[in-house]
Amino acid sequence: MNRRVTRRSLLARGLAATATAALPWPVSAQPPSPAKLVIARRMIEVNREPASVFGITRDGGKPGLVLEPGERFHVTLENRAGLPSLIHWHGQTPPPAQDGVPGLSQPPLPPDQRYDYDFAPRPGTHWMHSHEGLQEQMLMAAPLIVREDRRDDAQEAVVLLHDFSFADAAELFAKLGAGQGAHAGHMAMAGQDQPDPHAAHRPAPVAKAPTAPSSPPHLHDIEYDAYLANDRTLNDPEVVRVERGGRVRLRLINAATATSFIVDTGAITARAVAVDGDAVEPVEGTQFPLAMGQRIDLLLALPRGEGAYPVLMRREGEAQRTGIILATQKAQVVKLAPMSQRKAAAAGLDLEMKLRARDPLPRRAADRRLTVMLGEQPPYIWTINGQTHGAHRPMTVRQGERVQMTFVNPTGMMHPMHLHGHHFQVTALNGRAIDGAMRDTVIVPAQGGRVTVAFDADNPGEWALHCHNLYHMAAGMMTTVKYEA
Ligand SMILES: [Cu+2]
Repeated sequence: MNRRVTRRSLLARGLAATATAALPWPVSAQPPSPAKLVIARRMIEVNREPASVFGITRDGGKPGLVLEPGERFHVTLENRAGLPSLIHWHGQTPPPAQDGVPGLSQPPLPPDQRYDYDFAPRPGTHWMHSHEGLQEQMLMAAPLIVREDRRDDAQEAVVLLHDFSFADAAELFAKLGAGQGAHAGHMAMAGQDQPDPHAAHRPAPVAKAPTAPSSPPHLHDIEYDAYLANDRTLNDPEVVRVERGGRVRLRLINAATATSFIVDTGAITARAVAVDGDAVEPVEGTQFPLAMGQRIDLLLALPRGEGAYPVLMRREGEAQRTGIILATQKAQVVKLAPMSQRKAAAAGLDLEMKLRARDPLPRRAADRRLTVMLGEQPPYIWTINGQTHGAHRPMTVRQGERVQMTFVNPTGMMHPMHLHGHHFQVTALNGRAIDGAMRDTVIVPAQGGRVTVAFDADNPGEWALHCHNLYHMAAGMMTTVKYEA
């Protein structure tokens, strides 16, 4: 208890110095008490079998947090999970000490202890997840919705996606390393052009050129037991009751650790209006790729009559799927198989190419250009600029700079790359310049994919930059971006 008081008072003092001017409540009034989030074990049922997983719930037991426009992210996080943990507020851009990355932000939160957080949140569809070990695989993830400051008569439905295994995450990870045949036996990609890592200015020299062989192109390393939408499979899906002719805003969050999905709205044409919480010029379609860590907001206008409208999330390149059913009050809900007749497409850059930020970065030349070379080595080592996390040298930026960052991926797998503490604008895809979406996580395709983003260095600290495939990250694919003093 003493420890808790100490932490709280320390945090309160630190905040008082920085945040007084931005307090959202009148000075004379008491500040509103913090929302409470609890991380704990819980039981769910997956295909009629019990499974012990984690959860992050607010008062009343609902997963995650929903904030109204103007509300601060003022949260007490309580650890009842029985093991140390730390929660990252994915999509938020808090001061670095509140970012929830062990080793960078704070020590892991011990069992039965609390941390307090208080910052002005970024609007949009975001999420929260453990950044400690492999806990994310055990569903230690939840939505973090900050409602946008504008009128929208659409009914809201939040859907958190996951890939689920009855096996322990450590076991899944060990298998990847032990299953060396998948990676060790294949040949080097002879004759493949390796992009020059020195092509762009970079302050930290590359320790090792990416000469290691890359695996043949493949989409998956892990076969899961189920794919979940709000903890449920298509054998027992969530049915969201909707109005006839109503409008629905779907807030879709890919919290899976190693699975990209293709969102499929079927007969209903949807309008993508935001990605990673950032508004985009609307793009119409029925298929939308969603990589690990990414979010997409879809607006659906439903037909006037009674009806049931499945929204399916199909595992990329495969037949497995999960989903929810939008259904009017009297509609018959027909059961859908968790396997479809045909395989989904791979998650690529086709949507990204069409996306345009509604609020792009102001036009400005880059002050600094960084290359982020993704790499792999057998048996299961994933690198950034030739190094694994821990052996990495931080990439440096200076406050006030416009930073251009180019991800280059000669490996055999796609990597959804996530920068903490900032949102960036996508400015080029495979060499083609675009005035693309603002985001925090972007797909970098396998086998030569090049994606360039730009961001303003406006949040001093040292920030994680990593692949959002949990196993790639655990196998080394993480570095940091550090502000020079
Ligand atoms: Cu990766």
